[in-house]
Amino acid sequence: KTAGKPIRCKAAVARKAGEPLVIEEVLVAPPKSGEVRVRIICSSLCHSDVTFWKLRDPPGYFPRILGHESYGVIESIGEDVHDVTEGDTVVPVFLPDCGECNTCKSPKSNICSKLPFKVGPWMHREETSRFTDLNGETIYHFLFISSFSQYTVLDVAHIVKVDPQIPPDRACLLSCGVSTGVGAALKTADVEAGSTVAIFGLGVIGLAVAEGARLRGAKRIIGVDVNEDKREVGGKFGVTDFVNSRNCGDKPVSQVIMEMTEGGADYCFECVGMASLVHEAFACCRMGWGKTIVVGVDKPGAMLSFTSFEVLHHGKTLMGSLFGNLKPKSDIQMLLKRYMDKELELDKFVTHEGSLEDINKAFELLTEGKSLRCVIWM
Ligand code: CXF
Ligand code: ZN
Repeated sequence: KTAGKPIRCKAAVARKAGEPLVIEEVLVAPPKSGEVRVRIICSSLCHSDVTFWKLRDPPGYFPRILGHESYGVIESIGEDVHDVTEGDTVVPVFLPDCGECNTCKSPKSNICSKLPFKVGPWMHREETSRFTDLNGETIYHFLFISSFSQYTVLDVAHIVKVDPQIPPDRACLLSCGVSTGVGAALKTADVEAGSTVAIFGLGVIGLAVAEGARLRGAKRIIGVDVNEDKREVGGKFGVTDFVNSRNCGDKPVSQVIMEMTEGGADYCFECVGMASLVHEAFACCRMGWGKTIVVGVDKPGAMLSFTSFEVLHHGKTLMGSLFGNLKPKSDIQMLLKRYMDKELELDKFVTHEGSLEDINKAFELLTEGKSLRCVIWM
């Protein structure tokens, strides 16, 4: 029996910004009130892991256990945990869903007001760490998940119980990137059949937007990227037209899309995290009803500016989409059902897999744009 005692296990620890992760043994404390300890079965890499691993300015929190797309089994539960128990299979999610506050109870938003979302270095309620290294030094958490460890502690607001029949290496994809993109198309934009969609950035988020748009029967899906390899990749995800924004001559890419669509796309999605690209996207969404959805995460403080004419007189809408407006506890189940019903295609997102020892290779592949999802078996 391990319940109530610290667990010693392997983890990939980010000791310094941008330096290879170190596979070492760590101690994982038992869960406190409202928390569970989970044995991580597998964890995939999302680009935010890379972003925060590289973060020097402002300095990030190190040593830190990264990882936030995963699947696991509850090993033990803390006090006041009622909805889940030992042995339950779960998908951890960085966005909390407390289920009790006004926003969690409302179908209109997924931004919990009891546990405000932030990129904190601690557990969400009781702001301390559950990880120490073998020298007794504190190790920071990441996005309330830290799944690059064989065991981790999670707040109950950050887990979704899932059917144990679902393959772990597919369920884990719904923790972050794929859900975010599919949700942005299905929920934030609410893309309808026959529409024209333009997607800026064909990483996993952008490709998942394409998958959502395909599910809705979009007629045209235009993908924009600077990486020529994405022409072929996009095709597998239903992208009907590829634009390499490096080959647009002296035309802004928005003008190219305006010409291709005779007046603009119904929905534009920015999936890179570059303010200038949000302007490009907004410029080529259709007058009258065009919607531009910001999904990419730019640096803190990055500004957007629009003239009043562009917004008011042109009848356009600009929306932000955090986790695709999905409500973790209900919508992840909904997406998993669509996967099991063979509608949502998850297999094509997994390009690589490996063990914990391969994690630095996985970081390299993602940084270089050579992988989509790499699943690490813990
Ligand atoms: C992101 C969401 C927006 C802030 C940074 C982290 N989450 C997951 O990748
Ligand atoms: Zn992520």
